[in-house]
Amino acid sequence: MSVSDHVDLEQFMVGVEKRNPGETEFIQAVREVSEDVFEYIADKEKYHQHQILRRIAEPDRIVSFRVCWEDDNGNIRVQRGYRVQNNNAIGPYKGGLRFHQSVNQSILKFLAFEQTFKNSLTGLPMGGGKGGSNFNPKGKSDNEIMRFCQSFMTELYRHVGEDTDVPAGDIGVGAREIGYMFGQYKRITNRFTGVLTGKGLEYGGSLVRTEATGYGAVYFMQNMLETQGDSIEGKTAVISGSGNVATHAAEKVVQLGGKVLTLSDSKGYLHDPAGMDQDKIDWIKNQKGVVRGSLADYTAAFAGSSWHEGETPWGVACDIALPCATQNEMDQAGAELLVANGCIAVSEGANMPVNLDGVKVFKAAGILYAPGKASNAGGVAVSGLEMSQNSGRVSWSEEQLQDHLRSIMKEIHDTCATYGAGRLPNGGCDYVKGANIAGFVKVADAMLAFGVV
Ligand code: NDP
Ligand code: 2IT
Repeated sequence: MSVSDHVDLEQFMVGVEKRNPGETEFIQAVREVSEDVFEYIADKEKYHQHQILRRIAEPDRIVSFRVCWEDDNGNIRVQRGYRVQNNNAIGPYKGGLRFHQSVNQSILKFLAFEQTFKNSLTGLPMGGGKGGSNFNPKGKSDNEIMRFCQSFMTELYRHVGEDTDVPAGDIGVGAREIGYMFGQYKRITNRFTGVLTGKGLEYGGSLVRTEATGYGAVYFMQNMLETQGDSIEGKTAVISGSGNVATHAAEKVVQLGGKVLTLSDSKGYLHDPAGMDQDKIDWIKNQKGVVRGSLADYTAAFAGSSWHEGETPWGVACDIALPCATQNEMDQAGAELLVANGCIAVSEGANMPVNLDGVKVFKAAGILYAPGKASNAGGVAVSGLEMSQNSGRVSWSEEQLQDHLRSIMKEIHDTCATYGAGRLPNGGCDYVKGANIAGFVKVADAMLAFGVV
């Protein structure tokens, strides 16, 4: 069979759509990667012959299970839990758990697919997985969260393990939930192992893991700006979200001399023209993470700020933007607003926050644009370092870990730049293409080595 006889991108996507009916997020993620990978493998017969992309786009397995728990009023509640083990060609499955009412198979398949490329980019030996539940943690008591987490782990424990699959946090899953799940895993198995990352420091967690995703996304931004002889110093930043990734991204922007104008949540966005300093960011961390109250209350605490109910922050003029909330939170109109208002760089803290039309806007404008699978890889990278520390039964210093994070982000940046240099219409670096190709090659070559499995 000659290379020209192979299916083309559109034929491939027809097959993906047929096999995954209605799974819009998954299809979107596969399309975004396939556009670049098809171009790259056009003259590389071995990848076609072995159907590598087709195989990466078919999860190794999906586990779906019932999660029953009892709420504080004695009602029996039933949720659906999942673990999508996408690909373990280069290491154990690795990726977060998401607890959010929107969770479904399509969302977790897209996240596990993206994670496979992201983890490959970190240079660490980790495959790709993702899991979670349609459980909505909002408004639940601590005891309800505990009972849910225990019930969830009572099934999940059969499918995970320190050398098999190592989950971590994601939306709705932070230190509290990881603690409850780790406790239940240990209780059921009677083994103390690094089965989860993002653990508390007292029981095998790693310094810098909490901050790593947000900090890493800002380091990636800084690396992109440096290619233009520029820096974050003095730049205005629009950031979305107000959870783990967004608040730590905001913190690092402030540390590097930038000015954070916005943060947001699912209800609207906050605009603070004076800029959010560390005290204000700490207030938000406490309000969202501890009090679990309304972000809008910020305006009463800090004069001069405003709350914009039901809106996204993309219309606020800025130099740089970091979408750090959720998938498809920015569409074509949002991307156009940013570009029209003079935004020169976007680094994604969230997974797939910009939809395909929005990505086209950034590429056409030729601005610096980093896809999440590259720019938010700092979190899973430090998770990988947590696994190493657990295996060696050691704890590394904060300084060591900060250095590791910075250098891993620089490596990822440079790897993407190698494959993406000069590939935008204006001659700029196409970081999306760079990330997709570099992430693919390592996984693909490992799969070739294994033969047909
Ligand atoms: P958190 O649960 O800590 O925070 C999520 C934030 O996003 C909250 O502000 C939440 O608002 C907002 N949000 C959630 N869903 C929506 C929605 N549908 N519309 C608007 N806003 C929404 O999660 P993380 O900060 O951990 O995760 C944020 C993103 O970063 C996700 O895309 C995640 O996959 C990605 N990511 C996370 C990593 C990590 O280490 N935690 C690593 C790499 C990527 P509200 O409070 O109102 O729900
Ligand atoms: O999307 C992600 O990379 C995460 N939620 C973190 C995964 C991890 O295993 O640390």
